[in-house]
Amino acid sequence: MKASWDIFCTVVDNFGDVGVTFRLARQLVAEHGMDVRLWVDDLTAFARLCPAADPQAPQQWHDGVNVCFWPKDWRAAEPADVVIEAFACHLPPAYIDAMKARTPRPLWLNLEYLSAEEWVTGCHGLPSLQSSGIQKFFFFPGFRSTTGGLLREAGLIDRRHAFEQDPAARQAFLTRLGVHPEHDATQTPTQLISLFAYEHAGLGSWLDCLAFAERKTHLLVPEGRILGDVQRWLAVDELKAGDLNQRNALTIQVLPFVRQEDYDLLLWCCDFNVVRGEDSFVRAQWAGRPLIWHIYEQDDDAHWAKLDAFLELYLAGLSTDAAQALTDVWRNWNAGQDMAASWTTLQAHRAELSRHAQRWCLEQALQDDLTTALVHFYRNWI
Ligand code: TRH
Repeated sequence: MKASWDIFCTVVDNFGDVGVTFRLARQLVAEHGMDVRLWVDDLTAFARLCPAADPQAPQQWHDGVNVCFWPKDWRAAEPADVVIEAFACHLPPAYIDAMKARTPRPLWLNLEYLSAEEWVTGCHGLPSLQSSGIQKFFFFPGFRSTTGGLLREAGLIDRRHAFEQDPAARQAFLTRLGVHPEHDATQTPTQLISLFAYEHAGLGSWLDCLAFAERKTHLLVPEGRILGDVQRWLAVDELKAGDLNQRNALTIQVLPFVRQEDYDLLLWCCDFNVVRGEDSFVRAQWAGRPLIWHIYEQDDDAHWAKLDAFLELYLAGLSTDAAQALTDVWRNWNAGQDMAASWTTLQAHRAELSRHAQRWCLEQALQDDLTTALVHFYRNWI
């Protein structure tokens, strides 16, 4: 059943807020035939993910999504059947009034940030009566069947498998990015690692490990916050997309920030991915490769509980040693500490971690994806 949806997104910082909401909006259109307006208060962040976008346009269409600039001085708009405020952003008061006046009343949802913490399962789907007299429901993405699940487009895992079995497609993609890892048939193949992370005081110790390892590494670094640390370690003036620097066994290449679909391909090409925030973290899980999660730091240190809660779920099924090694690497990385000892220990478990990452991906893919869960929630509500 077709319905109209309004998704409101405030860009707090970085790309996760708009990255998640645009992904959700596209999927609602493509897979569920919904009419979707995505209201974004900062179109410059959006234009990085979707290079065809015009950051100045008050309204534009992308992949069937009506992307609208959300101005500070709100202009009246007729509310949709379903209204999503992403990550507890505040809807314009005039829009809430219009929701109240509408017949039938819209379904009002707050789409929360992703967390593996157990309390989420108790709060997922709960209503709360607002001062406006309308109920708002809390919708939690998550890794357990008692939550709203994760964003996953239909056929995503099959597309990845097909890509993995098509060396020409992989080669073509890397060539398009200008990536040519060193190839010597007599040696262990060069490993590809992608690095999308926040600033990290201990990054140099990790780069030292890669530079002095036996196996060669080609490190792919999309332009972003980590570049300053990479630059310091390389002792170069300024890094920009296209730059290539080699130090012993380590080649570091700076990539342009690519469109969302290409970022998936990048993750699928790599043997190991360092990701951050929320959306790249989920995409790396769908890539089925071992990963480091650089979690978004919160003022009250709430991110540590989130990190540990995810590890508790993710580590199930790993040997004790591999689980400990991964925990140490993730904790050291997130504390900005020296990585040498923990990264070196982790190398002995790489094969097990690779198998585990694939298993985890397939297990998670058994659940309904977040968009389907939202559509079901709406259908059950009306
Ligand atoms: O950009 P982020 O750090 O966003 C964060 C998180 O969402 C965090 O939870 C939130 O509180 C904070 O913002 C405000 O990381 P995230 O979530 O991984 O979003 C990055 C997006 O950028 C994701 O959609 C993938 C996309 N991306 C590209 O499209 N191309 C690229 O080249 C790269 C590196 C990323």
